[in-house]
Amino acid sequence: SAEHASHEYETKWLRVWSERPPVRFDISRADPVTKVYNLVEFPYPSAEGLHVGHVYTYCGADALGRYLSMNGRHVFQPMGFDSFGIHTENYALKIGEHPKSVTDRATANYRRQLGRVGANWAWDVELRTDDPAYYRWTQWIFLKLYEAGLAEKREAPVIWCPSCLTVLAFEQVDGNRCERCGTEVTTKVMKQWFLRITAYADKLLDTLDDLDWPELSKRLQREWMGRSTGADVVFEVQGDPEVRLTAFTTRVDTLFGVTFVAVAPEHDYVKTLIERAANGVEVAEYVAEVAQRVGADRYTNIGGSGRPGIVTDVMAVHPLTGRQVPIVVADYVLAGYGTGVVMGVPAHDERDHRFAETLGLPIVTVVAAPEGEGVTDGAYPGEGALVASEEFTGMGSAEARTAIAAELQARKLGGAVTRYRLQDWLVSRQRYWGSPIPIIYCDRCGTVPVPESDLPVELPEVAEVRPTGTGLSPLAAVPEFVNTECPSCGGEATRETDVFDTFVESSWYFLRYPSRDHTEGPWDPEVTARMLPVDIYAGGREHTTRHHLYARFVTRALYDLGLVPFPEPFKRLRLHGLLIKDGAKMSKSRGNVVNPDEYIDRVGADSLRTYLLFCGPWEEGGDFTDRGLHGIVRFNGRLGALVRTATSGGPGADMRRIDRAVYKVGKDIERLKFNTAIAEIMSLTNWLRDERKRMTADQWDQARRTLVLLIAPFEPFLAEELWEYLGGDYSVHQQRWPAYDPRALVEDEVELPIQINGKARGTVVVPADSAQDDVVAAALKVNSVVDALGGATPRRVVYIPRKIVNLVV
Ligand code: ANZ
Ligand code: ZN
Repeated sequence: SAEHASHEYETKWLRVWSERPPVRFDISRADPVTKVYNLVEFPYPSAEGLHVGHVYTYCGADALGRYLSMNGRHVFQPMGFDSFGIHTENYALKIGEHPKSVTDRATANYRRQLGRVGANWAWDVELRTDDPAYYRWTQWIFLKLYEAGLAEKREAPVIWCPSCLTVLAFEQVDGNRCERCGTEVTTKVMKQWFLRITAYADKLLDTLDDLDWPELSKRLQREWMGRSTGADVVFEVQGDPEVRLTAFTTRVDTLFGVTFVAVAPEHDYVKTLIERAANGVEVAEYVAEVAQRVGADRYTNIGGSGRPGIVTDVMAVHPLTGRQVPIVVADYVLAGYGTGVVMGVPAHDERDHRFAETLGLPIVTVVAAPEGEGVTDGAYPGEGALVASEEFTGMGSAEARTAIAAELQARKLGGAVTRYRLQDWLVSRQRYWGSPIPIIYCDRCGTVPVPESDLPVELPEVAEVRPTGTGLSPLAAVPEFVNTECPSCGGEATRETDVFDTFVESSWYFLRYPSRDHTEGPWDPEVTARMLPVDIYAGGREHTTRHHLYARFVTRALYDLGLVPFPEPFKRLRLHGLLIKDGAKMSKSRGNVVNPDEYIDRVGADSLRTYLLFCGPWEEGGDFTDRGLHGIVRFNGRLGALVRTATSGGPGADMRRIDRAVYKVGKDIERLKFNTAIAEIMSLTNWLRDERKRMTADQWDQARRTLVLLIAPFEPFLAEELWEYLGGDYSVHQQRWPAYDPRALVEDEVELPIQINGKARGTVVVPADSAQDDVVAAALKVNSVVDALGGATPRRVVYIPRKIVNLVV
C-alpha cells in the first residue's frame, strides 16, 4: 500500500545503524559529568509480546535520550529482560511448555520488537535475570543482607494465592487479589524468608523529600510505609501470668474507655484462647472461617460479610484501672499491622463501636465532644477534654496522650512508640521459575549460607515444574538438588527449595548493566562510581510501592554496607500517564489493545512514536485514535515533501521564527512535554511552507536542515532519510542540536521617540513589551538625552507602549 511504501526506509536504516551505530556508548570512557544514565523499566517477556504501554514509555525516554545526546551528553540507555517469575511460568504451564523455552522465545520476540521501535538501546549490555551469570549476584546480595541481619526466615501470617499456590508479598495484593493472576487471596501461617525492609522505614521515609520524583510517588510511598506515632499498651491476662498482650493505639488518651481487647484471628495467642475459653470450639471454627473467607471485606471490614468476631470469657487486665475486660477475636484486626492487637474503645472508634453494638459490649465515653461536634456511627472519633479518666480527667487529648504514655512507661506496661504500616518483604515463593535461595539446612549447624565460591546455586532443569500446593516448591521433589553437603561440617544437609520472587531480581538490575560482564562481583566499583546512580528513570506508577520501593531499600542497605557509594538509586523518576484507546482503557476483553507490531507494519515506527508522544502530555497520558495517528502519517508525508522542495531563491525572510522553535522544542523535550514540542514542529513546518518562497537559497537550505534536526529525537528514521537527501554527513544522530540566537526570542523590538517636556530629543530601541522602568533606564543612557537633561532627574514619565516616552522635568 501507499502507506507501507512511505516508510520502507525504516528497514534500510535499521540495517545501516546495526552495521555502523551512529551513537555508541563507551562505558570504559564514560565520565560522571557528561554521562546520562537514561533508564527505562525492563519488561518481563510475556508471550503476548511488547505492549504499546512499553512503547509509550520507551519512545519518551528515547526522545529525551536522543535530544541529550545531540546536546553533547553521553547517553547510556540499556535494555534487558525481567525473565524470571510467576507470570512467565503460569503461561508456560498453561500451554504445557517449559518456562525456559517460553522465555527464550518471548525474549527473542521482544528483542525484535524493541529493535523496530528505533530506540537507541545499548544492546551490548543486554541482561536477562534468569541467566545464572546474573542471579549468581542476586544470591550474593541476599547473603550480604543475611550477614547483616536483614534477611531472616520466620513464621508469620502470610498471604497465599490459591491459584498460583505460593505465598505473596503484601505489596503484591491489589484489592485482595493476586497481582499476577487476579485470584482472591487467603492467609496462612507459614515459615518464610523475609527481607527486613521495616528496619529501613525511617530512612526510606526521611530521604523521600529530597528526591526529584513526582509528588504522587512520594505521597504513595509515604502512605504505604505509613509511619504512625502512638503508644503500646500492655494487657496482662487474668490467670495466665506468662502472657502479655500488647495493643498499638494512636489514641492512648482513650485508654479509660477500653471495654475489650481484640486480637487478630492469626495472632499467636488465639491457640491458647482455643484451649482456655469456654467457647474455644467456637473460636476455632471462627478462625477457620476467616481463613477461608476471601474478599476485600477481610482487610477493610467494609460491608463485613460473616461474623465480626467472638467474645471469650478469658479476661485481660486494664493496665491503669486493673479492671477486667474480655478478650475477643475479631476479623477487623489485621495480623500484619501494629501488634495484631487492638484496645477496643467503642465510644471513640467506629469499628470498635460496630463490634461492641453487634456483640453487646459496654460503651464508655471518655472524651467529651466539643459543642456541635458530630458523632459518626455512634462513636465520637475526635479530640476533646477527657472525662471519667481518673487523674487525667480534664486534660485535652494531646496532653493526655503524653501523660498517659508516660504513666504506662513508668509502670513498664507500654509507652510511646512509632509503628509502620509497612511490613517486611516476603521474598520466598513455592514455585520453580526463579533463583534458588542460597541457604543450606544442617541438623548440626542449623541454617548455613552457601559459600560465595559455590554461587550460583543453579536452578536445576527439571521436567515437572508444576506448583505443588503443599507449601513446598517443586524443587523439593528433586533429590539431586535437595540433598547436599553442609558447607560448615561436611555432613548431610538439605537445600532451601523455595525460590526468590522476581522483584528481588529487579531490585538491583540497574547496578548490573554497566558491569554486565564483570565476574569478580556484582558490579565493578570503579565503573559504578562513574556510571551510577541512575540519572533519570522512566516507568509506570504501578511500581511505586513495589519495585521502586524495593530498589530504594536494597540500594540503601548496600550503601550502609559500604557496597555502593550512593544511598538512592534513582535521582529523577518520571512516570508516564495512562494511554487509552478511543476514550477507553485498553484491555483484552474490550479488544482495543494497540499491537505495536501491527501499527509499525502499517504506518512505520516513526509515525507511531510521534503519535504516542503527541496524543497527550506524556506524564498524563493520552487517547490513541486511528484518526489521530493518520494525522501524523499525513504530516510526515507533507514534511518529507517540503524538505525535498527546492527553492527558487527569494529576496530573504525574517528567520527568527526558526530560532524560537529551536528554543521551544528543546525546552519542551527537557520537561518531557513532547506533545507541545511536536505541536511547535508542526507549526514551524506550516510557517516554512508559507515563507519558503521569500527565503534566499542559503536560508532555505539552513531552514530545512534545522527542521530535520528538530524531528530527529522523535522520528529517527525519517530524520536520517531526509538528512541523507540533503547531503548531510552520516549520521543525523551524530549532529549537534541546532543553536538559536537568544535575541530572536525577544518578540519584536520597537524604536521609541524620546521627548523631554514635549520636545523630541532622541530615540531608543527596546523590546516592544518593555516595562516603563526598563524604557526609562534605557532612555536615560541615550547621549542626546543625557545632554538635554543636564543632570536633572525627570519628575514624571508618560510612557505609551510601542509609541512614545515623554520625560517631564
Ligand atoms: C484505640 C483507639 C481509640 C484507636 C480511638 C483509634 C481511635 P493508624 O493511624 O492507621 O496507625 N489498630 C491498631 N492496630 C490495628 C490492627 N492490627 N488492625 C486494625 N486496627 C488496628 O491506626 C491506629 C489505630 O488503628 C489504633 O488506634 C487502633 O485503634 C487501630 F478512639 O486504638 B486505635
Ligand atoms: Zn552442618
